[in-house]
Amino acid sequence: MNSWLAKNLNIKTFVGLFALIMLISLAVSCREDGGDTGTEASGSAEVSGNAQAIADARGLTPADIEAALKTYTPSGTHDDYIMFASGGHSGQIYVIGMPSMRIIKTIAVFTPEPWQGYGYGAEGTMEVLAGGNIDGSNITWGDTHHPALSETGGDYDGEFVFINDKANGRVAVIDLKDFETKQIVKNPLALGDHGGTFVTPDTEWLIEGGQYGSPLGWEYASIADYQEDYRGMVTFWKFDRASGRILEDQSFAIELPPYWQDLCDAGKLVSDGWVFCNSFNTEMATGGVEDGEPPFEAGASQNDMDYMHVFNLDKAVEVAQSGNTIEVRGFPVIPLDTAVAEELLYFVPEPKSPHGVDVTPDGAYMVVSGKLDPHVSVYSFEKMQDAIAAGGFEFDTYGVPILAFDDVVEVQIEVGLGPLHTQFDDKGYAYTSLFLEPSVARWTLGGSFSDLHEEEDWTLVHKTPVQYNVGHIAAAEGDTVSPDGQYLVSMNKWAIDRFNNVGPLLPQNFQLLDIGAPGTTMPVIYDLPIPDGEPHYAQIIRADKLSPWEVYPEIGWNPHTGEIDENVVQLGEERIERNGNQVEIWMTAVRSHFTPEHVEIKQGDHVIWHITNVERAYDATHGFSIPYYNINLSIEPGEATTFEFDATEDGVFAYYCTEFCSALHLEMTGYMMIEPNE
Ligand code: K7E
Ligand code: CUA
Repeated sequence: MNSWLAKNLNIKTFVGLFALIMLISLAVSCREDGGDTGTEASGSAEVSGNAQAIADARGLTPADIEAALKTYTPSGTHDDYIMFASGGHSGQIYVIGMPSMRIIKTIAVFTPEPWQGYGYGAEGTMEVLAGGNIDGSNITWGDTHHPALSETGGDYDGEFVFINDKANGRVAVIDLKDFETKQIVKNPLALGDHGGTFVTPDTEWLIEGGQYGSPLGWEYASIADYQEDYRGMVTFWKFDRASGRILEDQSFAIELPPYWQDLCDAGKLVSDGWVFCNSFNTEMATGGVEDGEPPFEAGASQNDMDYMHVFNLDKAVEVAQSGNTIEVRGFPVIPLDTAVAEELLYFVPEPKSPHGVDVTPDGAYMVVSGKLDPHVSVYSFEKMQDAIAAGGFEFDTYGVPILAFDDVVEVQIEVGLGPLHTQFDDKGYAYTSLFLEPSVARWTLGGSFSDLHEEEDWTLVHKTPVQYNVGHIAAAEGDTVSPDGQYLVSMNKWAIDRFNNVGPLLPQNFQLLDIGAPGTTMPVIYDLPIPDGEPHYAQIIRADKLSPWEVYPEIGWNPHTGEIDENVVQLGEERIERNGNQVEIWMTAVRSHFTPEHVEIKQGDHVIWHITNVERAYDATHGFSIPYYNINLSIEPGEATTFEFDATEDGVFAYYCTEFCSALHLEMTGYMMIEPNE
């Protein structure tokens, strides 16, 4: 080997070399099996020359080879981690395997999605989507930002994932038994949100923070009266794990000053029972650039300090349950003055229009980055508690007590330009995205993390440049009490030059960083284009924590009630019944036919149609579509579903299965014949 392979594969890359040898021996055995080689292979030296030739031909560097070996996941091999990434203004969630960075699934959440039969007639999905309609307005998209996996004891438990819709102020619940959306709730206070969703360590509460101040319940008020009539909010949705649903009637909100509340994080371990939300626009700028007023971006950036909102959630729950609330659109709200009087809300000054707040795995520190400040500011929960106990506060315009910055800050660390979001690993490091540089900064934590790393506490140790506009970063198990480290994804907006040009609208780019080995340079090892809405945040769970069903537990399962459907159709029970002008159809689907295959009805009939997929095999999903009537279902093995429509148009409509389910899939069809009315 007189090549760079020989020269460059030193001891540091022996792992990579080992894996390469494994690949090579695999190639040899393939060849011995009679693979199409073109050249005779008589030993590993020649085969390694072959790998060399491929590397040379493709212009791959040793670093490229290493990256490939770290991420290449042979066919049939599963990933170690699963990332749940927001789908931005596609309104959905992406499910991505790591380290392969293969996109495995999209979960339809706020936007109708045909492959999953989500929002095209199937009753359960129509009801879920309708749960997010606003006062009769049909909302058919969302702007998803922050997915949150359910937690038990502060660790992801793999049971549920939640996500918010920034555009319309909604929260969705997805059950990870079948990766389907079960519930969408509309926030009654605000048309939009941003600081959602975040969970408390046992998923008793889902946190949805607000964003742009507006009158609660979005009633009209002149913007000239912003300070009097506009408000901010944070909402705590009660989650019931047994039913897998948010209990709206046990949820509540807290009225806040009309600052723009941003992201939140729940306390954990020592800070369990507390919640932290950053904010900006404490200037209460109201824009109006067309009238000579300062534009929002200038008006909202004047103050040196905005306010982190610190909530005593345990106390807030007590107050809400005692009924010391007002109602807005029928929803209980703890008024701002009550929140102050009950000592459940404090402000902590935070520099320069911060974005996000992240609690360290031990719950002892809150990390905030000012978008216009090159530091991360680390606050001590213990110091906050001491300051609260000591009293002697100053108060903001709305009477909220302010803890003195110097009393509660632990340290400020200069990390670089445009710091945004912070994640954690298992080696005492924190990682902060730097939007303006753009790069990911690695710095050391102090306190209980001191012994995990060799460097000085609270010190910047490395920066890895990433490709363009990094927003959030996500580390494996990164928001838990016990992060894994290993991998970190840099979620970059607008992949200007990484991929082939596909026109003026740019895809996004997820870059995978190897943060597994301490003290190394945490190189970028993969680029994954995201061909859809702008993902904001993601959470990454160990794959072995997920245990979704392969098929529904019993024939006739209704995924939206979690029970056998009352209209389950077993084989042999198929029928069509007429009652006046109402026609009800009970149909089964099995490879490779629907029963019945003829449905004869009359124009003007109201049709109620039940289908049960009676299969028990893993790979036996059937679709069902009817042209003209916009009906499109996906019926997984065991699933029972129902749809209804009015037969307004007469004619002959061939319905068919949309999944290529067998060799005779094309024959899985039938005719609906609608006789004209006179
Ligand atoms: Cu895009 Cu968390 Cu909505 Cu930051 S947010 S980047
Ligand atoms: Cu069932 Cu194709």
